[in-house]
Amino acid sequence: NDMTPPTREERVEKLKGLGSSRKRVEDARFTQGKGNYVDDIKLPGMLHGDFVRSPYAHARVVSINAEAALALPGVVAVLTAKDLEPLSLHWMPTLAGDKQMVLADGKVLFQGQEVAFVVAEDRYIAADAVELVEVEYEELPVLVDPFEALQSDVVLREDLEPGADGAHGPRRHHNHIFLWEEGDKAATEQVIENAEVVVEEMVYYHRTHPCPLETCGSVASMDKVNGKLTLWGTFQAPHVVRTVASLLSGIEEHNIRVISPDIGGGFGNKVGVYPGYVCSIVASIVTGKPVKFIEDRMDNLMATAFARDYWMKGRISATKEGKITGLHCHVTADHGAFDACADPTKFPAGFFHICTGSYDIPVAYVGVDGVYTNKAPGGVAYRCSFRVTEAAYFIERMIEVLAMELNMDAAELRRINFIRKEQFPYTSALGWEYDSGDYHTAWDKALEAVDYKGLRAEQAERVEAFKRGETRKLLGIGLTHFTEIVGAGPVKNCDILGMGMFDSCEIRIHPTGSAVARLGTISQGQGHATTFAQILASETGIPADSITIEEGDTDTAPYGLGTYGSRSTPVAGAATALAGRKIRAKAQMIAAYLLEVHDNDVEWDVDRFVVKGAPERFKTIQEIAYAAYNQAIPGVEPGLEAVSYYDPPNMTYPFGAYICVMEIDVDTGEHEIRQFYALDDCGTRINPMVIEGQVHGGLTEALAIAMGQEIAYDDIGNCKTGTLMDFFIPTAWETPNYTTDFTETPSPHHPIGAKGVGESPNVGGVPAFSNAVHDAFRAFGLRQSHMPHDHWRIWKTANQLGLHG
Ligand code: PCD
Repeated sequence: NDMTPPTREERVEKLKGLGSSRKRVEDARFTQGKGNYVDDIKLPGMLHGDFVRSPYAHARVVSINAEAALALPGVVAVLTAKDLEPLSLHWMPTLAGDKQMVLADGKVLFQGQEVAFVVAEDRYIAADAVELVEVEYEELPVLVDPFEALQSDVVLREDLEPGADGAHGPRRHHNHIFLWEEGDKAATEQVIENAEVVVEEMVYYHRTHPCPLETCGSVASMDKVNGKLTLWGTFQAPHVVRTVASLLSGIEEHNIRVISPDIGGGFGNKVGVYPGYVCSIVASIVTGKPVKFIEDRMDNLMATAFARDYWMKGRISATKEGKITGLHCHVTADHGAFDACADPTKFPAGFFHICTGSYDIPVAYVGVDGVYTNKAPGGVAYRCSFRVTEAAYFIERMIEVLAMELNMDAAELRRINFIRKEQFPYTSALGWEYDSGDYHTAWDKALEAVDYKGLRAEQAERVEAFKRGETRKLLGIGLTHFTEIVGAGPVKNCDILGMGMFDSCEIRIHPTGSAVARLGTISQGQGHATTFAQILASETGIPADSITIEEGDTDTAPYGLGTYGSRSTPVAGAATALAGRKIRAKAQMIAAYLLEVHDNDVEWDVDRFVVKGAPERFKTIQEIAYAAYNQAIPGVEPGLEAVSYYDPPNMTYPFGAYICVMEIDVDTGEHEIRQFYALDDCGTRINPMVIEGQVHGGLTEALAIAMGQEIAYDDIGNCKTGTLMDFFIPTAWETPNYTTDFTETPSPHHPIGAKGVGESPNVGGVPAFSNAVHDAFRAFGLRQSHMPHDHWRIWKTANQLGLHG
């Protein structure tokens, strides 16, 4: 035999397991236009739905006349709240314990609100018929400012009993939703009152919107013969959608099949349940035909879940030497017309109380007031774990402002306040237990990589040159050290609509040694089919190329809470590793039997069990799988499958050090990003190439948000940014080059030590870009200006600082 057996290294290589930059298996279909998205689903006799939407931000609906629309050939039905009412579907529960109109019931509360659902034989007829529905409105006073809303006599939510408690406790005004508090208020106030140095600042994180390439949509098909409802849709949490659909409709859960096919980006936009989904289901039940609903871009930007809109008033105290002693934060949170925030039930402001960031702050307090206004509902985690981005932006701005007040270098101020390596696991003043971290190492590596000292010297020279009139460009160095918190559960703290936030993996090894694994999560572009196979390859010894990963079909996949909040790796990834270990435990018994030794006399080696001390005697995982199906093994059932449901003991806390170097033209307000350095620590890295792609994508979204993207309203509630002409999406032209780097501090409680990474670049990126803008003007006294830092706002800042001469 001339075949030399592969070396151990070659066998490891062949697996393409943990740590391998395996190419994404999904890309074969995505790069050839062969993905299968909701709008690709075409069923015989399928009808199409479109919405009549409110042009007003606040108005009474006096009458709806659908006669002309119904007379248009091809129009099948026009649904209004009156049609949904007998089914109790004219309102629906939100993820935040509030309720939301599915179709306007008596009045409308934001521009673009769904008023009637037109169903027609094709999409164009539906759109034409929408124009023919006559709605008479009576305008009401509009509230777009949350501070004003809390003072106003205008009652937005007439459906709520005045004075009655909301889902999160007492409401002190008819437009107030909740006050949520965490930390020790009295102690914090006392520390701040007696502190040597205190700074106070209002930090606004503007309203924006996730903007996936594919908008939201669904296809509902009610098969009246066998009583089964199939629902395809852009769902980041398909199992939760099934449960909610069952509870709302009364259709038993086994009779509902929810399928998330390929999803063209989620970014939190596809976590919630929207009126379009409900209307497509009702229309399918009413007409007996499949009904498709696909948003256009304006529908998406104006009516589906917004993000942020937090007014964060902070006070931070320190000693003269810069040791932080306390942090106080009050947030006025604009939730729009309905509280439809996507947060775990117990946390109406999500994980905002991670706002002590990477710093060892002895005492802190956070209070968040939720407020109704005449804006679209939502409040989703746009590439962030439930309000972590707001928290990171807040603390990273407060640190910069404090550094100014102390007349200190902001990198040094961070360094002296970081939680030290030996303090982990570290319990923060606001109650989180950070699992692991090594901030100083990451920080030093980052500062050295960009030659921080050199940059500061260059910046100082630039300021002098500017003052001498030799240049009109300033240099900003945007620093950020962020700490993320991802991987919800644990089930004991985290649930959504009562469903505990665990996740799952089920794996089946076929007789010839290849496998299929199914998970409760759902990829929207992250590359799960690539990376979860890598986890299993390292655990089971089956090459990743021989493992199919499936997600998103509730008839086949085990129950799970879905993909958002960077929870797939921390939760489903852990379930996957543990399912792989269950396979290995059974494989060990089979191998021992085949090798005629005791179970304890074999040991695992990459892709096989080997007899201890006799390396030539082994059984590969493929031989073991074959035997599992084809050989009677006493005391062992046939087959090789495993299921694991995983309830994480804690979240994971990825972190990173980002530095943005930006040139700013004082006269035009234009900026140029000269360098962006991003160091991420997400614990054990599964696929470095996928991680790099995630960081590039997240940074580009951060760039968009910090430098231009916003959902803006005028005084009467007109959405001014409902198209991509006005809503900024960076192209290759605006996007800078990024340098990525890493340190690797494993999570101590995750089976393979991995933390999430998908959101980190957005959480750390936004403050890095914004701090760069502020830092450019630091020498001229700028403390705080509001994002997005578009050219106009930067010009205005320069103007206000008197830099235009
Ligand atoms: N990884 C690795 N390693 C580690 C980690 C991680 O490798 N250590 C990888 C994994 O496997 C995947 C990724 O990476 O694949 C990611 O992951 P994560 O972090 O875990 O996450 P997930 O869960 O999976 O996902 C989620 C995220 C989010 S959240 C978001 S927004 C975004 C991100 O993801 N989205 C998206 N990214 C992305 N990408 C894409 N492409 N698309 C999309 O859509 Mo939210 O909450 O929803 O807002």
